[in-house]
Amino acid sequence: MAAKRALITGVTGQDGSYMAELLLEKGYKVYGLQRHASYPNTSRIDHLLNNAKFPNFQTAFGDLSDSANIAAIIDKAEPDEIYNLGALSHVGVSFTMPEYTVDVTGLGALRILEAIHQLKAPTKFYQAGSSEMFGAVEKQTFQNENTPFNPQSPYAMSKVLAFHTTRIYRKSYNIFAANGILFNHESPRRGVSFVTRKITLGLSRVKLGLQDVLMLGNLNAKRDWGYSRDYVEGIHKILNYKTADDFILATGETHTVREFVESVAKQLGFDLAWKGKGLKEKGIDRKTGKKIIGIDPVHFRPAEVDYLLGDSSKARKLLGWKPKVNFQQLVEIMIKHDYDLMKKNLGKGHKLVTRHRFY
Ligand code: NAP
Ligand code: F7E
Repeated sequence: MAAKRALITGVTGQDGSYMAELLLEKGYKVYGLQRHASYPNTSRIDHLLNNAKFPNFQTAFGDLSDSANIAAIIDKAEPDEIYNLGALSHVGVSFTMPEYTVDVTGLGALRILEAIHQLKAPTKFYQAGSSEMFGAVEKQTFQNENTPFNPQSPYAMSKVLAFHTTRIYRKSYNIFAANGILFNHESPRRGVSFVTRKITLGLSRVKLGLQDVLMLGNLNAKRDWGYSRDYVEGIHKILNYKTADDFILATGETHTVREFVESVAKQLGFDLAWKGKGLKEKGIDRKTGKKIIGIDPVHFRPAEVDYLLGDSSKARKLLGWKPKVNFQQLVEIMIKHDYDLMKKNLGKGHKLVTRHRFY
């Protein structure tokens, strides 16, 4: 039997790189849509690119904002499955580039679906939906596939647009188009400006004396944090279910950003104590008396999502999916990786600018 073919948008991102590995392991021929950058943006897939061990992996330059380019790539790659993981995915940044976010994160899905429709391509389509679509939830309880959307950012409203586009193309043209609604998932490949990775990298640097203080924003937001590798397995199951449907993937546990900081600090051997309130709040290491965490309003968002907690019982029942890595294990995986990574930087004059807009 001929190998299955998959096209992944966002292949250079966290999930895209794990998705490519998973599909290659399963014997797929994998095509990745790669944005052109003047300096390579391929650090997460360099081990797959131009590697004789992975003859079934290749990328093509493209962009979700370019309809003709997308149609040409689909026409040439003839994928059995398309995973639309490409997006401007940073909620905070989406407020500074709202139009671009709607264009890429929102209309990108429409461009792919319209190309599938026009080409009559026999391909399945996965849309990377987000728990951010639930936004400001009415009750602080579990969100499931029936919970109404109440987006709070240009990113979230773009994902809602893509979610409904996917449903409309499924219903109108009988395209196998499925939505995942994924709650936060992290890994050592997480972008460095997302809060978990910022904390694991930042506190590792503080521990090693490469940086004095880690500046953060809202410590009280609650998120349902899982492990990216577990989630790409769920994405594959969604697209290989007997019918196209919409599924939540989540751990079913929620924690504050503060709890994430506390867990990382403990792993690193700090004795963390919180002092003060609001903008004056700080985290002190009791062992040294030094301030290691501060608050900088530059990291606050114009509108915040306070509480997310996912009910993934539909995926657990119908797909047989469940996450393997829990909150504590996730912190351990990330801190082990990032502490070792920062240790390698010791003595290389590697200093971090702590007041940078997103770091
Ligand atoms: P990520 O690490 O930020 O990766 C985003 C990818 O999209 C990168 O490969 C990026 O390319 C690419 N991209 C950005 N703009 C593009 C454009 N104009 N055209 C083509 N590609 C473009 O995100 P992730 O964490 O892997 O998430 C994957 C998907 O799941 C995203 O759609 C995200 O919104 C969604 N999602 C993520 C989570 C989560 O917690 N991680 C939860 C729910 C949904 P460059 O490398 O060139 O920047
Ligand atoms: O923020 C708070 C921030 O940027 C988490 C994306 O993958 O998951 C992600 O979106 C929380 C927010 O992720 C800082 O205000 C405090 O409440 O890590 P984040 P996110 O906004 O939840 C969803 C599911 C997606 O779909 C998105 O693509 O942490 N926070 N201090 C901070 N956040 C950041 N980034 N930086 C801080 O200094």
